[in-house]
Amino acid sequence: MDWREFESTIARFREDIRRAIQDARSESDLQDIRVRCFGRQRGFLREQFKRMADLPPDLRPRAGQLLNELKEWLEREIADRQRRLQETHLEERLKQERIDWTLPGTPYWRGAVHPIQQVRQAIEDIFLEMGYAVVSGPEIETDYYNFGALNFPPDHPARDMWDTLYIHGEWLLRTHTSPVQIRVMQRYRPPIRVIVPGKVYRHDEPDATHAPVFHQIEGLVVDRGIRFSDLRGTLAYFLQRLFGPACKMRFRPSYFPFTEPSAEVDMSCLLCGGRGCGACKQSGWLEVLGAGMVHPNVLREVRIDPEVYSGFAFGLGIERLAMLMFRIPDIRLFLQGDVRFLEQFRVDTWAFRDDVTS
Ligand code: FA5
Repeated sequence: MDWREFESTIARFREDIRRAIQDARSESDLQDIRVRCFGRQRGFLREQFKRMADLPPDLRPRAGQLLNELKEWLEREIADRQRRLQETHLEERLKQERIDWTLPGTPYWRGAVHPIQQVRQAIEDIFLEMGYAVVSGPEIETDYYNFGALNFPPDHPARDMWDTLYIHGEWLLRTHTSPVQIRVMQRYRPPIRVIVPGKVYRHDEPDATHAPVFHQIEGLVVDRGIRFSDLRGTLAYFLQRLFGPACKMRFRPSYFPFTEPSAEVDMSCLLCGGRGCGACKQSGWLEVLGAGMVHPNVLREVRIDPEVYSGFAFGLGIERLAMLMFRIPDIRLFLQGDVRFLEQFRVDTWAFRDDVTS
């Protein structure tokens, strides 16, 4: 074999394989090409290295160099093609599997909000807008927080206003959210503006308007110069926001040991517009909450100087407001968990799968 034949074999092969590499469409095409070039049995390079022996000895180094260059070129070309194939493959996959991030996910029903929670949220929203903070306190309380610190002397008949469920010793189920007034004032200094939603417990015989477990929202404002008119204005605004501008309000004198003066607050009956009906016992008015100016003894108990600061407080029953709002005739319906009842006030909540995992 002479040099020209050797060289032209290589040139032909190079041209052939160049086209084959260009035409390769898959990894398996490339694998075939690799076998054709580098195969141990009948690979082109191996055969040419063997054929070098037929060349005159002085040409063998040139032939070796030519074959090595070919080997390097082949490796480069194949690797290039492989990279390009991978890129187009990825592009195609991306095109096919493109995710439209703007599409909404598949929502699932997470349940509906209980009417009590709906009203609670509506009330919280109104007070949050007015700059109040929402806080909470324990449902199992001590006699001190539920009564003593709220200016109930021991054995005072005022305790009989609340039919308390005692656990043992000092411990009881709180009868109102007012103990949280004390906890807040022990922890924070004025100015204080909080509302306290939560469950309370009373040893009450259940009837249409009384439940042994119900929800209250306490309100407490303590600052310099807080007056009774601030209480009136706040409650009038609150009730009108909740029930509409036609809602009227009236104060009746009352007694709570922890407020002085104290009042029961009535609102005009929503059912009859104040003319008198069965729901308001023909009076045109419905009692919705208790309120008053924070008693100086209560302020002293938490080391707030009543000469400098004053405050107002109120406590409302969420069930009673929900009954008015949704025209529910019997408070016991809230406690029965009857889906047919709850369905009527259904406000669905939805979530997306991601919410569960995150
Ligand atoms: C209190 O509980 C006082 N802590 C309220 C208060 C707070 C006065 C701050 C002054 C300052 P009363 O026992 O009246 O007060 O209850 C307040 C409201 O809870 C009532 O107006 C009523 O709406 C509701 N409520 C009372 N008892 C029940 C009951 N058994 N079932 C459902 N709601 C009730």
